[in-house]
Amino acid sequence: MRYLVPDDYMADPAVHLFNGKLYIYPSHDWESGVAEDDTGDHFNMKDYHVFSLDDVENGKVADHGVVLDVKDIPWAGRQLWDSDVAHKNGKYYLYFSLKDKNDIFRLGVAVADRPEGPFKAQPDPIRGSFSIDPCVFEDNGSHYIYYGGLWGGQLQRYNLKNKAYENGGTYPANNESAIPSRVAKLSGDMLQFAEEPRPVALLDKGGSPITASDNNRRFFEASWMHKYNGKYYFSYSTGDTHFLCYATGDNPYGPFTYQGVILTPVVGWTTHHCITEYKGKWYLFHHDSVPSGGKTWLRSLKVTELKYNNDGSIQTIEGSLKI
Ligand code: FUB
Repeated sequence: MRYLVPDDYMADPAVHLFNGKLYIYPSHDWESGVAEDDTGDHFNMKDYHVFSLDDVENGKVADHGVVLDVKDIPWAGRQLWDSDVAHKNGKYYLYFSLKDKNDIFRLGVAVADRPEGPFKAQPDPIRGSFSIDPCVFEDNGSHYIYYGGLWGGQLQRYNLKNKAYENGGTYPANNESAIPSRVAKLSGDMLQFAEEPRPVALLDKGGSPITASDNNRRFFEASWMHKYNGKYYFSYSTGDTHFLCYATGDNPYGPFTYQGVILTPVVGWTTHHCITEYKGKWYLFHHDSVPSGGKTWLRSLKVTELKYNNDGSIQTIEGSLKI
């Protein structure tokens, strides 16, 4: 395990291999002075940096500086949250979470010619987008975007047909299916949804939906998708119970069957990660708030090796909050 950017606060990593190097796309935490609340106003980020490295365990991490600033996004309100980057036909597409001028979270896209940016934002958010935490996954030439987050991430404001509730949102009853993350194929130009986003169904091993009161297993935020030995691994944070969990399926749309915990709780309220293979090893990139002394809005990037058992299950990693 090591901290990757000891001199600054970075969170919510997405890591990809581009041109033989690993590129890290994190959120950039800072001390903005906004008070902590249940809707996450204290996560008041205003720009993104990109980092690269070619040796995960010991190598130097290069900082490519600010690659997108909120002041250069035409539709911006506030709060640049989690992002991800995908590559297609020589262009790099940064997908990001940001509140618009009406304080509604939308997903935006910014484009660059190189993985280290700089990125130029599109004039408008993705049509029909809402909520937070985009993750883009390429499979057989198609790109899929997963997204969503509860509470301050506003996912509870939308019904399963992706329309905003008129009363401002609702949570299911305890025994009903939990609110799902969403997935949609991206358009050929990578700038829009190519289809109506679909719910990402999470089932228990008996085939029943994970219910809303099952806080140890239900989806909260931080979607990530990776493939291992032909299986699709959907991983996510359980939010108020602070686990990173995973579920597996046979295709990018799911359904996905809950398998277990990847990371037990860390210091700091949020937990958020990505899983990437590099030079024959698998790694969990994530964050915690140990270096800031537990300030949940000042998080630091970490990496640790992730191991599979012979049956494809992931070995649970112990987080920094040891109870
Ligand atoms: O960084 C702001 C938010 O905190 C992210 O979008 C969530 O996933 C959580 O990590």
